[in-house]
Amino acid sequence: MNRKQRDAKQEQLKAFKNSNESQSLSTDQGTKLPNTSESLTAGERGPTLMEDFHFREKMTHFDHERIPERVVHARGFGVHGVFKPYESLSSLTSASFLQDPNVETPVFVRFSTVVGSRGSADTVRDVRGFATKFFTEDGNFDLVGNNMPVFFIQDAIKFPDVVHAIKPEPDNEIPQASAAHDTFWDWVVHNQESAHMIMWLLSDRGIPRSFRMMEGFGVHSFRLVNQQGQAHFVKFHWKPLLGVHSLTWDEAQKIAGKNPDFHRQDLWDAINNGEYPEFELGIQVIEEGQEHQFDFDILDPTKIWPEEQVPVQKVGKMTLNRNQDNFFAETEQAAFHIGNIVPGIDFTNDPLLQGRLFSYLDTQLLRLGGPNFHEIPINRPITPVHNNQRDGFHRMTINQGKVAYSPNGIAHNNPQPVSKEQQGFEHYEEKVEGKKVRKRSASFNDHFSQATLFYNSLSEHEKRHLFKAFHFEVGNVKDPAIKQHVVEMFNHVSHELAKKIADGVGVKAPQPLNEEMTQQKSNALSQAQTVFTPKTRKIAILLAEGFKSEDVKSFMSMMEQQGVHVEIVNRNLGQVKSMNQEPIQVNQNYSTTYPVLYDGLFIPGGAQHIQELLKHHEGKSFVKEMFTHAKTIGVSQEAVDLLTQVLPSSIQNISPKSSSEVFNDHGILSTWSDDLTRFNELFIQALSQHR
Ligand code: HDD
Repeated sequence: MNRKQRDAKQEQLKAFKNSNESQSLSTDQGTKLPNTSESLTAGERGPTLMEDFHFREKMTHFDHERIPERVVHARGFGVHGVFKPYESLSSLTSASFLQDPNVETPVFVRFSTVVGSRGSADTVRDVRGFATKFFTEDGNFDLVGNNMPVFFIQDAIKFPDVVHAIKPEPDNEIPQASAAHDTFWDWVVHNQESAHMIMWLLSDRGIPRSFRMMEGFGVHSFRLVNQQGQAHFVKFHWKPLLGVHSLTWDEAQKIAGKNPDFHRQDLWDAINNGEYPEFELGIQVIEEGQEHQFDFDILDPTKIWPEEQVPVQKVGKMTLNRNQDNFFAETEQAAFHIGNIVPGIDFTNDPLLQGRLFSYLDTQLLRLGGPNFHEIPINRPITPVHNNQRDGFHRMTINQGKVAYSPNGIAHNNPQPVSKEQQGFEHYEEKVEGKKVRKRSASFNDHFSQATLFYNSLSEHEKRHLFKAFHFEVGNVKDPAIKQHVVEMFNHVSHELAKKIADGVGVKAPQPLNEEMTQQKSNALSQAQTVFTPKTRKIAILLAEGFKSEDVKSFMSMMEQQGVHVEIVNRNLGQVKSMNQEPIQVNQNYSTTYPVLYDGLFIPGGAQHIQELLKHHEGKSFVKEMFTHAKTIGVSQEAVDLLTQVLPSSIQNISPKSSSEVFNDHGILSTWSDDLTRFNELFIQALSQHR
């Protein structure tokens, strides 16, 4: 196989894999062992002996199993994949992985939440990390981004402050994985540059439906530099092919209890099912000479480049196609660093980016115990590594020869410095001058216009979710003065929003400000404008003894065709029989699953089965809960009766027995027809609308 076809990273990892299949038990020194369940004791009922080397080795290793969790982004989940450009980007960049549409570059992506500890729940309201390591032919390139395109602060020196404020409060370590507390909002009102990011965090973007259904952003302005040394400013985007979708807050909170691993499970299952998540790489490009032509500073990380002003060009696709073998070895030991850069890409003077360049290397030294973490298999580049860095804890490489300095004569000055033509990284020669100051540029001073732009761009239902999010987050603040300050701060974003917040959290409504606010909108900011598809959605089929098997078969076959997953839910596990005694395997009972874990519900006909479902509180509440979260609900024949009994009478448009039509009331589909063809089609349509 040539370089283009083989996955060099997977080949490299193979050398480190270890399987116990058909192997004998041994100590870490390779001595075979007959017993690992009894300690060596003096007599059967006597004390354990110091001599028990196996006991001591086993216990010592166990005692040292944990490493410090990441100070932020502690909870994450990694997957492997590949990236391919659509065409050569050589006019913009010399980066090797962006030159040839036939070359696949291996990647490792770690998705994460930011605030919670390693064991916190997946569906909390938070920013999601989206970190991609490209194993390119010119070394590793790490794009360490988030699912939101802006950040809380403009200067990295404030990062410890914002993180201390948002993490659990230090006296009692409450609350876990949540921004809904006094210290965070006290920080917000004293750092008004956070207004734009808060809008994103409290919007539906803060509670994604899946890692597969969220965007990624590099946030900062970077530079692309071509072979001729010409540079362009660039912002990086990841656009999911499944569209951008979210949970509702009530759902997210319930899922956090019912399945705290909801997002990692979803990703793991999708990849195991061969439904590989795909993300297109987008770039926004600004010419060097146009840097000052915008009403925001392009170096300010609290600003987007509105897509209407600077369109996103899709330049390639990443496919996540392989689950990791070992969470600790891969996800936990992965070390990302925005300073892992390759020729053809360079930094800018964004003060947040500049500070990050220090923090990532520094933090790995503590977390991974020394300077050799680049030798951990998941972090190794697929290109050779040669330099005079030596020794340190857990050094794997056996460097040969006497020489560990440069320049040298004894080893003919090897390893040899290379020229740019030999793919050496050379920093873009940006002209810089100025006085040494601790001062932010006045061009970073507008903290509210883009927050208003974001607000204006939301659909009505997205705005309602945003109001509720403020009611929850700020409602949990104890100090009334902080709440009042929040209202005053967001009055600069939108008077309507500030009034809503004030109403919900019980403080004084603000006076309208004499400020001109933008009326502009950007479609790209609303999730209502995203891609809609039923693919990979998950449906519960609720059954009891005596259901109509034809309905279930017809429904299931349609779902399978459309790439939708179904699970049979019954009171008990095992099998459940149809009215003509055909058995079907049950996947979940009412204790092992819960309605919020599904995107939709189907209940087939069958008089006996419906009577049975109506007898039990769990069946009825399953339907009600699905309804509360506006999920797609489909009922055929006698199940229509169940719906009219269980749901509020405000649901008008339900199929009468006299009609064989399919009725659709806001995604609630009902029919008395024997033939479900049309019903199934409409169910798929409703499901792809997400809610
Ligand atoms: Fe950071 C981790 C993303 C600002 C300091 N960051 C971390 C991770 C992501 C981001 C996705 C997890 C990487 C992984 O999966 O292992 N961080 C961002 C983005 C930022 C940002 C998109 C703003 C644009 N971060 C930021 C600043 C600082 C840090 C300003 C400090 C100056 N971030 C860190 C860190 C972490 C980290 C302390 C913790 C664990 C790690 O690096 O490896 O260095």
